[in-house]
Amino acid sequence: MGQVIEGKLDATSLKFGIVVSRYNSFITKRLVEGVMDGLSRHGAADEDITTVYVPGSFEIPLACLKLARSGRYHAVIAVGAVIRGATSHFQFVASECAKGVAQAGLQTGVPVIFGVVTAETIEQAIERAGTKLPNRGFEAALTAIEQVNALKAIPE
Ligand code: INI
Repeated sequence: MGQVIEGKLDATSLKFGIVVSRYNSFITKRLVEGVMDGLSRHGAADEDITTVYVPGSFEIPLACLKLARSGRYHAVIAVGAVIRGATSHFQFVASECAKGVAQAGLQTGVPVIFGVVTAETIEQAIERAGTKLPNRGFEAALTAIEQVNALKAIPE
């Protein structure tokens, strides 16, 4: 099978930046709890996690870019909730957020993880914050840890 490179789920000594949108905060609060739980259960220390709050998901990418550029974090996790029912400009907010988060990672080489829930309805968003479905924030934390370790393991 040749050589296989994969990332371990070990966050010991890793530093994380989290960017959280205040918009739909009743959802994003639950998502941040999921992120913190996912990071700490895999060995990250509280003092190694920095959380930045921004007004809405549209504002997430720039804050992610600044954190990623700082060189202080192994990964950055974007947390937001964009709900179609709430707005006609859902599509713009969701797609600009997704594009910007991807760009922040590609421009800096630092993994920037998309822990943003995009949902048709408030009910769906609640499910993705850890009721019927797994908490998307917890999943984003695990994605960040795995991606950091996978990238570290790829030889230069
Ligand atoms: N921001 C969100 O994070 N989620 C939404 O569902 C949302 N809606 O519905 O409008 C939303 N809008 C605000 C947007 O992110 C910006 O903060 C605003 O447009 C100012 O730039």
